Amino acid sequence: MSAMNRKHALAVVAGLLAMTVSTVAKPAEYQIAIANMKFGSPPAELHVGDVIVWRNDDIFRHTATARDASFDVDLPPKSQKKMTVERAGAVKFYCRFHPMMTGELNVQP
Ligand SMILES: [Cu+2]
Repeated sequence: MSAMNRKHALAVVAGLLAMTVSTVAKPAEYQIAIANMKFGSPPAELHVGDVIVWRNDDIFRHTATARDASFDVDLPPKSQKKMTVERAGAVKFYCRFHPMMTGELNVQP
């Protein structure tokens, strides 16, 4: 391999590595919509640092409240709020105004 080709090959490898790193490190954003008094399904794959956009499509006020008190998101009618996932583990959540509304997040480290 000539010096010129080797330099080019190294640049390509460095470029691929940079792409891989940025793909892994970038937090994902997911939406959980509330409609007809029900939480939509949470994302199957969720990691610490990801963002959840809670969106309330109902005409009622709801909350997304963690049983372990790690989050409590107030959602007036037709509103949405962003929340960064801060802890790994399974956490059940519910709506304070309608306790039969429930769901569970499963967060990987
Ligand atoms: Cu509610």
